[in-house]
Amino acid sequence: MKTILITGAAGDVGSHLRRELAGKYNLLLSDIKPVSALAAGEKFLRGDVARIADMLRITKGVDAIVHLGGFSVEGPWQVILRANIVGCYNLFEAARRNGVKRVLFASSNHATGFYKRDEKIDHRVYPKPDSRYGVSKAFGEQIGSLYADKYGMEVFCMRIGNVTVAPPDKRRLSNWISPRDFARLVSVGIDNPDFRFEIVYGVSDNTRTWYDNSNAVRLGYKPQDNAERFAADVLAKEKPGDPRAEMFQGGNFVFAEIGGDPSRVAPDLKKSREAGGARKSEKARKSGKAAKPEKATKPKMK
Ligand code: 15L
Repeated sequence: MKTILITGAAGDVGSHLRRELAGKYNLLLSDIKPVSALAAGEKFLRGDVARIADMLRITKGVDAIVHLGGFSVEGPWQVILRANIVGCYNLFEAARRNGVKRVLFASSNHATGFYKRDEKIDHRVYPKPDSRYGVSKAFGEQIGSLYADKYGMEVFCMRIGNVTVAPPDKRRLSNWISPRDFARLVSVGIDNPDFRFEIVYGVSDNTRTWYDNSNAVRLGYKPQDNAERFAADVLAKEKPGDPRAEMFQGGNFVFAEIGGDPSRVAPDLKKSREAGGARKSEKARKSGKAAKPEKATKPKMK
């Protein structure tokens, strides 16, 4: 049985993955925080992604790594830099030094969040990050590409949407992935015998998808779930959103901290300045008070 290291194993996505992959692989779990009760076949090693010594210690002797570790939403630059830029470099470098060939990188839909919702994108589009967080995910993909081409590693970048039991809002009807489909995708990344560097979308077979995920299907991904079965409930509860968020795949991430002028985000929104949340930002812009930068706490992002 293969031994798989999961970094960031204490988080929500890691917890779903542990449950779904139980019995299929030996799981070596790592996080800066302790994980909840260990099951049979699981082992825990504490590690901070920002410390190369920790990464060298935890990546020894594993068959593949699922790198979920890091900061999982938009945050201050110092936080993103440490956890997602330095952390990601450390992970790939430690894997290389320890001879671990295969890394599955948890990229995000926010690496391409500035694509519009009326566009369908595939794995060949260039990144259009919607945040510092999105930039860090594009960086992770590029480090992966470098390590694949230069050192012969096998790198599987998953631009993950939203891993939850049920999609919480309208945006997630397009980018949702059920925990079991996520485990299916991860298994493709672990077990497909023949690839060097791949980008796939971490989404279920959603009717409202923004993604052409044929690359994942080509590699063996067979999603079984579709967010559409939750659509009626989700839409009944949905409140009208900010028009800037409604326009882009990344939702609220696109306008965090832009300083209050929606036309800087989307020129075609000039006309809809009066609409929704844009009104408040416009007032702030006229008064010369730009929106305050976000705090270090995790912002509520749709
Ligand atoms: C992500 O990349 C985040 O890690 C997750 O918390 C969600 O915000 C998700 O994107 C999303 O876009 O729904």
